[in-house]
Amino acid sequence: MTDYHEMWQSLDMDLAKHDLLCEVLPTVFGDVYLTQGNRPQAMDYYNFVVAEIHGVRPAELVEHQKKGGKIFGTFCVYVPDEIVFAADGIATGLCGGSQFWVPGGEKVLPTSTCPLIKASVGARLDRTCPFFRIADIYVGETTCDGKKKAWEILAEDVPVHVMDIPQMKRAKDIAAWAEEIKDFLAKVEEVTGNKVTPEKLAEAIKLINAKRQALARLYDLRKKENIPISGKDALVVSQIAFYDDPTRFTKMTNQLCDELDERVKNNVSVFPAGTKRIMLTGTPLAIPNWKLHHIVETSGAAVVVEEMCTGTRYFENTVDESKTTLDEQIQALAERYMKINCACFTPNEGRIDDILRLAKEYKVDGIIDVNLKFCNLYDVEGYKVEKALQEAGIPVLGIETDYTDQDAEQLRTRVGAFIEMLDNK
Ligand code: BJ8
Repeated sequence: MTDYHEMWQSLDMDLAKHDLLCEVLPTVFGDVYLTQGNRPQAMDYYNFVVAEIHGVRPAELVEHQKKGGKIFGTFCVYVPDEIVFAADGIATGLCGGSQFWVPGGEKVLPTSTCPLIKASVGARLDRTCPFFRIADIYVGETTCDGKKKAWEILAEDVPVHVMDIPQMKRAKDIAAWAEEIKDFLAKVEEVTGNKVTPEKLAEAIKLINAKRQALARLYDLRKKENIPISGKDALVVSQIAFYDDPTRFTKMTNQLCDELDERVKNNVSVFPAGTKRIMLTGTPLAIPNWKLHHIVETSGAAVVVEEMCTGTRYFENTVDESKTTLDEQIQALAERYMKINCACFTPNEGRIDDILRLAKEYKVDGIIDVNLKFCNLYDVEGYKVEKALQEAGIPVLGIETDYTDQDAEQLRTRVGAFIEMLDNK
């Protein structure tokens, strides 16, 4: 493995602390991932990306900056990456998914804040993640109260641009979102010094659509009766999509799908026949949060789909590629992004429709509604989600968790009992 200490030092990282993270991550990944049997060969690429998570991609981003390019750090799937790439910038996801960063966030945030926000703030303030150091500017959004206030704290340390996300989806809200995208475009032009032309934006729309289509292809393969890839492997692919180079990611994911196509032809499954199929719905699972997938898949069931931002919400619906003027393209972007159904919207019936539709498409036997502790949005919405599932006769287990391992055994017991109930149905 290459030594990246020089780069990390130049990013003013806390090297001693960061070394602690570098020590534990390979062990966790080894325990959760490398112990799986019959993994697709093409997962080698994603193994490599995780092994070099704070090295290879950060080095590429630094290279981009050396050539005068800019890096935009994002925290939400509503932020249109297309605008950034159209200005020859690079967008990279920044959501923190490790307990390692939480205490750093708790220095400035109430303990009763969701771990995703605490970890994201902690990663920046503790100087223990190169991505958080490299980004020239962070792009926040007004999705939940915790995030809104966190941007103000982060803005003391790094430039932050906040996009105002509507709370409803009426025509006037979609028009307001298009305006917000225009303001974002102006900001991106100012930061990069580059003009976004219709031609450049058309190219970027195609680039990101291709990434979405590769992920959609991967997820389609998970619908098969013989499941050719584990939920854990599919999850890490979804997580890597947020920060890998989009062209390379699309190519590698399509290669993985080629291999999975062969598996499907040959009736190869990574799970024994009759394994119960589980959907996870709820708050996102930012890398390296693999806890729940690991529990489910070592308790005798398979995760076949995630109705999450690290899942279907990230790639479903493409942007209309036929538009040729900036105004039309921005409208197309606004319409596509407003099709995402996050619990920050009211009403949010679209999410319930999505869950019911996905349950059919992926032939799920049961659903786990997972909420990150202190996320009020998804917690409150859980009432309607679980009611709709009960009415549809789909077994559901609601759980709340965080990034610690303290509840792992308790979760294992509850998930195990849920799977046993499905097995006996
Ligand atoms: S579109 S889910 S990425 S906002 S889990 S920080 S909502 S308190 S992450 Fe999210 Fe965008 Fe919605 Fe997806 Fe707040 Fe809830 Fe924490 Fe959340």
